[in-house]
Amino acid sequence: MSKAHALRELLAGPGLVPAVGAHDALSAKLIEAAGFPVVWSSSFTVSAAQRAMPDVNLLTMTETLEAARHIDNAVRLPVIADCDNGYGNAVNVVRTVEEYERAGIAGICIEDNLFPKKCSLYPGMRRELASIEEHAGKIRAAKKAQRDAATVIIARTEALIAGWGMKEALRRAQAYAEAGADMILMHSKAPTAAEVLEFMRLWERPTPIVVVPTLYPSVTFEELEAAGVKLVIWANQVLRGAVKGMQETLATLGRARRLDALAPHIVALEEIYRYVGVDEFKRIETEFLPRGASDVRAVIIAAGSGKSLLPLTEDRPQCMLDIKGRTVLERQLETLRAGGIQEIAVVRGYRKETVVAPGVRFYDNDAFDESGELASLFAAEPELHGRVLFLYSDILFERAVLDKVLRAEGDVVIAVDRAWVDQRDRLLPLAKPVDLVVTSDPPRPGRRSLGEDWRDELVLIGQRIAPEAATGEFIGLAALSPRGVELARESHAHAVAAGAAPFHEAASVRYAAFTDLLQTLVAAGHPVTCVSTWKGWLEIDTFEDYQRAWAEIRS
Ligand code: SPV
Ligand code: MG
Repeated sequence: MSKAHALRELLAGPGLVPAVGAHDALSAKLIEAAGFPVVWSSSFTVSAAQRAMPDVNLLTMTETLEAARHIDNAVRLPVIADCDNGYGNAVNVVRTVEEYERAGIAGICIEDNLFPKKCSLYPGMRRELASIEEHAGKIRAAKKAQRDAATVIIARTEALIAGWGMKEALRRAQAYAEAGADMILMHSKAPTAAEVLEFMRLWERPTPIVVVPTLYPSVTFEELEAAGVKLVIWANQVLRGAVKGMQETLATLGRARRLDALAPHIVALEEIYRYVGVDEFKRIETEFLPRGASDVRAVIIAAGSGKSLLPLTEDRPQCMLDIKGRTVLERQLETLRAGGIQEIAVVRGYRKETVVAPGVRFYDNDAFDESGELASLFAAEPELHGRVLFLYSDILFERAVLDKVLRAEGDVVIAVDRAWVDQRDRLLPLAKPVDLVVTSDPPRPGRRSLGEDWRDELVLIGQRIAPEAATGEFIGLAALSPRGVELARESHAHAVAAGAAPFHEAASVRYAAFTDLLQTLVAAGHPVTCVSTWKGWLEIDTFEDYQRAWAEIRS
């Protein structure tokens, strides 16, 4: 059902119908929320609120149309638009009706003020009205122009406002009704309702009457209803209430100069969120936007003592080593935040008092000397829900590697450096333990691939794999989906319950590395997706690594 139909149905029912004036989309929403059935898009309040201008036809037809459109879009209620004098003659009225109807406006009001009109309320003004013939012609034009037969055309006369007397008011009302108006708006500036009530006594036609009691505010709803008025427009009180609220707020702010003093004068932020539909926005974002990183929490494992870097790590762990003015941790945080990750936790242990960084949560594994990475990860147990990014504290990586890991499908996704295969011969025999991997479908030498949707899964991971068999190196960066986190929790809990039993390469789960968890998941039949990178990362595990970092990092 069109809004015009809804308005007609409402007007066809018994009794007086109230319409409340809105000055913008938000005020229209408030009117709807308060339970009123019709919105009046007022030229007075739109001019005042949106342009701080007098209501004298300074706003063009398209400007008032735009305001009415915003008001209409914000509510399910039917909107009656105040179209002043139709912005010209009958030709302008035709376009006005076409445009307002197209915007979904249910009712259109056209008054017999000459262009440029002056607001009916302003005192001490010389007023000029269109001739009866001219305005009746506009009403005929409006009725002919409407496409939806339900659109309500209201003809408004300013005869009483202009001081032309009751007789003229009646003559005009009759002429406009004869021209086909669906309703007549009889405006009055008398200080009481007497004038309008007298008109109602004299009005014998079936065409229903609309009033705007701004200047005779003591009239009651019941009095108007008893007099047979069909529609009452409370045109500008919402704006005036808002202005009073703004003045009080500003006065309090000027006096107190602190925001909490405003509490009695302002609504909670949540109320604004509700009116503008923030929940709906969130729902759409979740449903349709590519999955970003804003729901990911990163857990950096920085508890270890970094013995391989002594004496550099005598007074601090690896992550607090400086590289050209910034610590490894600061550089990691910068990359994570650039990748959209806000929630970051760091697990400290060795020299924990030196591990500082703004905006992160800290957890401690004080038994860092007698436990492994997995124990550190579970020291940050409160973080282990939703999507989790796991990372070693001694690696630096390009944002592109992070993005790739976060984009990949899978409950457990790890970044694997394929360049390791090419470097292997130069590195043998291995001077330090390396997290080697064997994967199901590694990239073949000499074969080109875009790689994005190629699925390669983890077969083996650990430090005891024969280097010749390895197809890459785990760089220490892994993403777990909510289900992946659950799987990790279950596997860990199971191993903890088993106590001293070996946990893959570790003597027991207490000493286990993250790679032991990965292998345990694979062994239990849970796929671990391997995302390929060719370099694009550094680790700072030995003095040579540290020197290389200084050489390779430019700033
Ligand atoms: C309006 O609200 O713009 C009206 C009613 O037209 S009045 O201001 O009384 O003219
Ligand atoms: Mg107006």
